Amino acid sequence: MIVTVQQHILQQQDELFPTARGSFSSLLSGMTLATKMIQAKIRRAGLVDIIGSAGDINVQGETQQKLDVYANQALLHCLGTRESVAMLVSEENAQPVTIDRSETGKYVVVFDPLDGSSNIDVNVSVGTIFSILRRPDGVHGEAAVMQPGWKQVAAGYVVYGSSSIFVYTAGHGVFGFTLDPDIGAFVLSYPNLRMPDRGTYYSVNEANADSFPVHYREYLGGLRAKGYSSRYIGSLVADFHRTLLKGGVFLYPPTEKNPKGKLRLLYEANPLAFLAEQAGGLAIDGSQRILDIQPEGIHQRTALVMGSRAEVEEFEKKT
Ligand code: P6P
Repeated sequence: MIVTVQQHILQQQDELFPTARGSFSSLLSGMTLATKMIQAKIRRAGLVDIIGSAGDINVQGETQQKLDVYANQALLHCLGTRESVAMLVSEENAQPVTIDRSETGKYVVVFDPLDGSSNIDVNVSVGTIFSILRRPDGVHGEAAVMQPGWKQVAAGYVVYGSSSIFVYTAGHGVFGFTLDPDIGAFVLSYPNLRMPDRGTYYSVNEANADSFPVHYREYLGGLRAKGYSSRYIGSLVADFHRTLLKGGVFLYPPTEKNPKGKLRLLYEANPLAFLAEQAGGLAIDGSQRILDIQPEGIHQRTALVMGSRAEVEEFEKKT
């Protein structure tokens, strides 16, 4: 029998969200609908006028791709119509998008609509990353998002690759669902994802190596000496997905260009750190646990060392 994301949430809901009768599963179904719409566009990129630049620069100072704009609009629409959503925060929007449900909206959804989008034109895997927080009673606007990652209710991503896989956690394990195009549903394919305790890959953009802090360079030299292979796709979701399944370590160290690291805390590092820990791995910013960081801005960046327990603990010994 197939198990879809919605069915899985409903099965878990009785245990996890006894008080959230349907609102959480309704929110997740908004997420799966949006990601199916995005996948349908990505699958036809090149056949329809959906690749290339949209001509605008986003809040990150990056050139928006047409698919970035489409993905963002799909998520804003599909999530914004869900009763339980109070506010949306997107990489593509400078400010939070507040839905006028100041009392009924229980959740805040934070997302990177299309991570790695610069890779779309060369047919490399890209992804959508999301994080779900409960809106504290009586708190509105940006303040409602300034919560450390350990407060996340759920987190996940969709990697649009050779197949499209929806991976999520609600704090009780990590589950993966593969999109079955014949029925248009994400179907349970990884009933209990665990990250191997140790891997054989490290993943970092070595073009920046000369500006890594010395202890990062020493650490990477040690992995090479042990025979580790290097894998770096340049699409965070794809690099994370491989690390989740195969183990090893992903790093985005501080660099001259990004002295605080390049990746964003709220909608990249936090959701993936939640997933990594739930799967038995670890995620730090180079010194502290990612999930303990108290955010100060919705687009703040962080350094990231994330992966199997053995490799991250080995890194921590270097600091
Ligand atoms: P660099 C993509 O733009 C992204 O945000 C992540 O998906 C990816 O891990 C990282 O940037 C790649 O950055 O500096 O190595 O090209």
